[in-house]
Amino acid sequence: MINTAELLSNFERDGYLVIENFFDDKLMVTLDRLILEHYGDEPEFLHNDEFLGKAQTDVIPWFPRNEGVAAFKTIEEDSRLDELTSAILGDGWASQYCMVMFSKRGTTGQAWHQDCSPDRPDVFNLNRLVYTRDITDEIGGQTVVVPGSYREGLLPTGEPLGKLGNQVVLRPKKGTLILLHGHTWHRVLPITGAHRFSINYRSAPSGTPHDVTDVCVYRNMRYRFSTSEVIEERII
Ligand SMILES: O=C(O)CCC(=O)C(=O)O
Ligand SMILES: [Fe+2]
Repeated sequence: MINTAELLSNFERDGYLVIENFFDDKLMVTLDRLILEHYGDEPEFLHNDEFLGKAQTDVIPWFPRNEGVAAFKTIEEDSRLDELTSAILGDGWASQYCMVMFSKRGTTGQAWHQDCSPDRPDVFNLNRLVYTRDITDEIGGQTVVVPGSYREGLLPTGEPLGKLGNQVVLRPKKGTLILLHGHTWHRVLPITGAHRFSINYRSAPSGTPHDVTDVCVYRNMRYRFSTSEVIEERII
C-alpha cells in the first residue's frame, strides 16, 4: 500500500522521493536483459566532444518505446505510478518519453544539472526513474540530490563535479522508483565498478511544452540538445 498524501508532502518538501521495492523483480529482470541486449559490449557515445568535455556527462540514451519494445509499457500502465504522478502533477499530466541512460564503467556519470530551466517554477518535467539492479558504492553511479533545491531557482555556478552543501547520496536498488523534480539540483557520481543505467519515464504537467528539457542547466553552461550547442556560458 502506498500512502499518497504522505508521499506528496515529502515530495513537496524535498523535490524527490525514493520508494524501494516498487516494481517486482521479474519485471526488473526482463527490462534489464532487454537493455543489455540493446547496448551490447561496446556502445558508442552519441554526443559530440564539446558536450562530453564541457558537460562532463557520459550517457548513451535509448528510447525503447519509440522502437515499440512492449515490455517497457508495463511501467507506464502501472496504476500506482499513475496515481502518484497525478498527485504530483495534477490532472491532465502527460507522459513525455521513456529514455534509458547507459553509462560505461570508468566514466564520469553526470555533472550537476537541472533538466530544464527553473526560470518559471510551474514549467518543469518530472523524472520517474526505475532501476533494474542495485546501485552500490562498489559500482558507483549513485544519484545525488540537494533536498528542497527545486525551490531555490538556478543551480549555482561552480565546479561541475564539486560537492554541494546539503547534498544527499541516493543508492537505488533493483525495483526502486525515484521521482525527481526537474528543477532539483542533481547529478550522478562516477561509474567505477561496472556499467550503470536507469530508465526514465519523463512526464510533465498539462500544458508543458514537449521540448521543456531541450535546454539543460549545468554549473558552467546552458546546453541545447536539439542543436548540440552551448547557448550560454556560465562564468564560474
Ligand atoms: O539516472 C539517474 O539516476 C538520474 C538521471 C537524470 O539526471 C535524469 O534522468 O534527468
Ligand atoms: Fe537529470
